[in-house]
Amino acid sequence: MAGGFVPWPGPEATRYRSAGHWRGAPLGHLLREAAAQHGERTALIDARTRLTFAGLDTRADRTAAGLAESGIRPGDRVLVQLPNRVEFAVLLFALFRLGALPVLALPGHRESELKHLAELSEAVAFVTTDELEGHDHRPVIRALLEVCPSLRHTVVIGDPDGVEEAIAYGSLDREPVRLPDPDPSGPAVLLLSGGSTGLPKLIPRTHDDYAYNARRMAELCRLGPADVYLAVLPAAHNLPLACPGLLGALMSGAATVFAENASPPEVFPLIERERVTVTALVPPLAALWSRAVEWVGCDLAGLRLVQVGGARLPEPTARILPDALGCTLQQVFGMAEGLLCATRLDDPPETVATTQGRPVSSDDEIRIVAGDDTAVPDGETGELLTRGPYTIRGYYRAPEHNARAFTADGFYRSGDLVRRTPGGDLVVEGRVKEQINRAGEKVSPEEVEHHLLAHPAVAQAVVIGVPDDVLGERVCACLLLAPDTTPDAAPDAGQPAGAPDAAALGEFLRDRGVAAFKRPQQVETVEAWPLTGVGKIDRRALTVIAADHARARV
Ligand code: J2J
Repeated sequence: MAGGFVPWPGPEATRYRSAGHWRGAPLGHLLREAAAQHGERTALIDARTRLTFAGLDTRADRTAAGLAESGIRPGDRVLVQLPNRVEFAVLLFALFRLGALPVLALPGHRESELKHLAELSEAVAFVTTDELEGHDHRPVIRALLEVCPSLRHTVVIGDPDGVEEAIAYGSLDREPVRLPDPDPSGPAVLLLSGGSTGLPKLIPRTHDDYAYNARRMAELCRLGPADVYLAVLPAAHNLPLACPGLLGALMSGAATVFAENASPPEVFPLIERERVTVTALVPPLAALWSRAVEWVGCDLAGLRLVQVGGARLPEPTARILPDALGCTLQQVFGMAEGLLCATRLDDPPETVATTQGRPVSSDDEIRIVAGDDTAVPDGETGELLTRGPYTIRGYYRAPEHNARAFTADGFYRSGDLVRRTPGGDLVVEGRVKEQINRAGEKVSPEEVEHHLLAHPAVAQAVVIGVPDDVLGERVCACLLLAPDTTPDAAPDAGQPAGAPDAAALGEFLRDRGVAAFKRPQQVETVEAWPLTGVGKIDRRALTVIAADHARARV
């Protein structure tokens, strides 16, 4: 295990401890303390279950005992893919207490992504549900088990019918056993990176750093026992998990409501009924919710704070949201690798509408640099580099990639282009990394290109992000067709005969087990690639062409 994790250098670790950021307690303790303080108060709510702090504490202990009895050991990696339900929190804390590392897959992931995550982490177990996003998930589980021999155990919540040797979730409920505490300075959880070069990397967050991350955000959001936090983005994402999210709510004595569906007619009544006070959204949802208050008659008066992050929040939405939803807006510019920037609750409305705020820790260090890593003049745009008490020093088991993604002195190269306002806030202006940000979901062009090249009609593929009014960016596949193929797909309007359209490519990618959010919504064919001065494919030119074509078609 130690081989895969890059620790902070000794002097910094000492500094973060003496500043009180790192408190030397494993994440499992956070729930123990909350249970001692708030025992009979409600901690978790979903469509089926309500659990108190004490109830969650006990369930986590009993499930940890069940996992241990099944053969899962401290340090083992466990691939977890669960919807927003109470069981997500139970299993997360059971794994924390056991000292096994959850690898947090998103509900949208399919065989292709799950296989990669299981192989990269050498996961020994897969924990999931019989049904996910409205589909029977068991064929995916079976397909994964066939290709991943490292997965020795499968826990299925619901009906495991047809999944060989699956452990039913209910059978994990065992008499609690004494378990040794994991090392608080070691990894507690593996989050997923957005990925720009090929497949996603794993982000090892330690007990110490992740507890600080959640505690600091809970402080900034003034979370307390009177609050009710709504987890409506997938809880495996850093923002709803720990910024302050589920972990911040638990440590503040606030209840967490899990929602599996973010559409206003479903979620507004839940906000009203459970008196939700705080939630986190991505920009397209923020825009949708701000409009939907007009037609979904619900009382959202309890809502006091809406965080929006994950992608650029268009200024018009930022301006209308506080009035529309009757709450404070907090812009959050964060990353699973660590650094969080946020506007503060008492910032002037202009700052909240036009910036992404400033680093949340006094020990966050940032540099804004030009291509040669020298600082840009104050106020100018450059790449954001950062290090600090909750920003990783390396991806898990990725030494070669780490050499590029971090500077020699440990700054993480975010790939984001930012500038600092005279007031000290950051504005995200763009990015240097090749990544598509589709409604906050990160898509690696290289990963999708790799899949498209397997299509018989495709000779070459370049995948780009094209500006989209609703999603921020949509995924667009630019294809150079193979000369001698006659694909069976019907030609798209305006495309040469034989070109697979978005629907055909979508089916092709689905059959390859690729998450739906990565499938191209737009397809362009080219006769030859536009090239840059140095002879590389000019992605920027392709983006302009694709955006023009999309406009001409509507
Ligand atoms: C523009 N781009 C943003 C923003 C993230 C809080 C908030 C978001 C994430 C997250 C997170 C942005 N405006 N407000 O983990 O705790 C883009 C940047 C960044 C990348 C990180 C959190 N907020 N981004 O989105 O690891 O490009 O984390 O580097 O998924 O999202 O993506 P991710």
